[in-house]
Amino acid sequence: MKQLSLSEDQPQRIALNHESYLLIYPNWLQVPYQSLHDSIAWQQHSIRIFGREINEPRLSAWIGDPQCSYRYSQQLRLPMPWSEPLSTIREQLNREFDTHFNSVLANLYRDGNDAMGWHSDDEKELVKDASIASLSVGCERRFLLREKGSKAKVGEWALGHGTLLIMAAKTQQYYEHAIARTKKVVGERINLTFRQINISSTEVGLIPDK
Ligand SMILES: O=C(O)CCC(=O)C(=O)O
Repeated sequence: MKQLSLSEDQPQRIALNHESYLLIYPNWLQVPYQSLHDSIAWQQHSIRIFGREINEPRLSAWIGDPQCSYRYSQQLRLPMPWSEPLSTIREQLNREFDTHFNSVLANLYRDGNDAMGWHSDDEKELVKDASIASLSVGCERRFLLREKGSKAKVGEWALGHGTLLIMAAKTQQYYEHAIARTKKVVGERINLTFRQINISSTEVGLIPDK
């Protein structure tokens, strides 16, 4: 299995199957936690599991350019406008990595009970095989990766404050990721996953259900 902790500040390239790879940049950006937190209008969303509506175990916010609607767990999310800190981070990413991020899903993990189950960021309105950049701010949490159709993890990484993870090439097509619950006492963590929505596919009513 791939390594757990990132002790050095050197970027790492982790080669995966299917010509896919991760890039990890520890300490890519030092963002003041509280001002980032306060610049986002956090919402409690629900998800449907086996026909029951339950609260997601985290708060979240969908932010993006005006046309960037997103259907997630059968709910249409219209984008909230960019706050100054998020807009600055997006510009820095697009400049440095030559990307075209037009939206970001912000997640707030309030403590170790907040988590995200196994999934891929492969919704139909995302540009196929475009990289997803995930910036962690606040307390460290474990990011897990496995191939679709397998229960064995291919790796796990502790993502600390300021760490940027890029999931590139066909990672979303062939892999799933998760943020594990932890019994350790941990403080809050914000994760920002910058995405590229294919805006021609997002007129309200035209987005197919998953
Ligand atoms: O919190 C993380 O590091 C991952 C978030 C995530 O998987 C997502 O927003 O799709």
